[in-house]
Amino acid sequence: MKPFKICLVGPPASGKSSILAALQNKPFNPHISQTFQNNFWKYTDQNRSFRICDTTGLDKFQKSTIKCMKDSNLIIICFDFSARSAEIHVEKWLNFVRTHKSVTPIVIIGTKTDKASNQQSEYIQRLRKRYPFYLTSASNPQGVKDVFRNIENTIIIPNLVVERIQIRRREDEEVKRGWFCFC
Ligand SMILES: Nc1nc2c(ncn2[C@@H]2O[C@H](COP(=O)(O)OP(=O)(O)OP(=O)(O)O)[C@@H](O)[C@H]2O)c(=O)[nH]1
Ligand SMILES: [Mg+2]
Repeated sequence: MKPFKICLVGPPASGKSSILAALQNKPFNPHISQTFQNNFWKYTDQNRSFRICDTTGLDKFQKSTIKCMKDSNLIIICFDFSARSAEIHVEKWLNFVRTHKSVTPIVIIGTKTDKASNQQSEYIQRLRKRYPFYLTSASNPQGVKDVFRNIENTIIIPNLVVERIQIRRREDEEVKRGWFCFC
């Protein structure tokens, strides 16, 4: 079976690489290096494995981000939930994804909840109604894993099932049964 491919995108320093580090049980690193090229990771959970592409948030590397998105089955947009500029960043990245990969499911993850207040703006509340939405902190690896388990159960597995359903033309069915309708 082809691996299910996930692409992580979002502004620089939004916490994409830290999410992946948490998934790999690495301790939280406040000095994690900036990403300058697409990095690919294999993540296995419940006997299923996924290929996750960690992109750079820098505009000058957009071409390689687009390449990674085009090759993906699911796109996760990360943004810093503790920052005031969330709305501008999320809308920018939603437009970017819709422009280059319109039919792929999108999930949104707000990061750095350890730095944020619990209050959610009207914009965030509207966003939650439009997209699968999660909040994480890389300082809580179990929380990050729970988010991915939920994404896996609610989005990835149903998508894999749909991919496997064989769609047959109706006429084939009717010829098989030996009758035709001319109406
Ligand atoms: N407090 C806190 N800091 C975080 C969290 N996640 C990431 N950071 C910090 O935010 C900074 C950027 O994190 P990265 O994971 O490198 O962000 P990125 O989105 O991969 O950034 P680029 O590679 O530049 O696109 C680093 O200093 C991290 O330590 C978090 O959940 N909580
Ligand atoms: Mg990074």
